Amino acid sequence: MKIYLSGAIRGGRELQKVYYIIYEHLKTKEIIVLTYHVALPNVIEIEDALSDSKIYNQDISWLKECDAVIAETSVPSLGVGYEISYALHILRKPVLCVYEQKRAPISAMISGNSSQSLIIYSYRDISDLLRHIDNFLDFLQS
Ligand code: 6K6
Repeated sequence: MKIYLSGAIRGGRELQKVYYIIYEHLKTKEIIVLTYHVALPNVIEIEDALSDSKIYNQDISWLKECDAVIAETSVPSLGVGYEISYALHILRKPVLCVYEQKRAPISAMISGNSSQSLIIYSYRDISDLLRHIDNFLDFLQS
């Protein structure tokens, strides 16, 4: 299974360690994470060489390739919001949004979206986060 992991980059990197935990967790389940760079501490240095249009085209191509999107939405990000909407409404793919409970409320444009393919959970701690992710993976495989 291929997952598009979505998390804030220019929106702010304060949850990079959480993105990394999600990435490592998915890897233990032999899932291909197309966007592993989101989880890396030095993404901005690594990818500064890429033009914005290359980044956009590559990310759209990975969105088309993935089976589903997992978006960490605690840190508000234009890119993450765009990817959620593109996956849901253009590509009709399942999307899981997770965010730290203490960061609630998230944008109404996410929490108010009643799409059947969108699942949204807040989490208290990392074990809660990983439980929601495992439930989503079970749902995808059912
Ligand atoms: C260069 C300078 C700053 O960041 C970079 C490298 N940028 C990106 N590389 C790959 N994917 C990106 C990059 N910037 C945004 N994205 C995509 O948008 C990722 O898939 C993230 O899920 C999302 C983050 O959006 P912003 O608005 O927080 O950057």
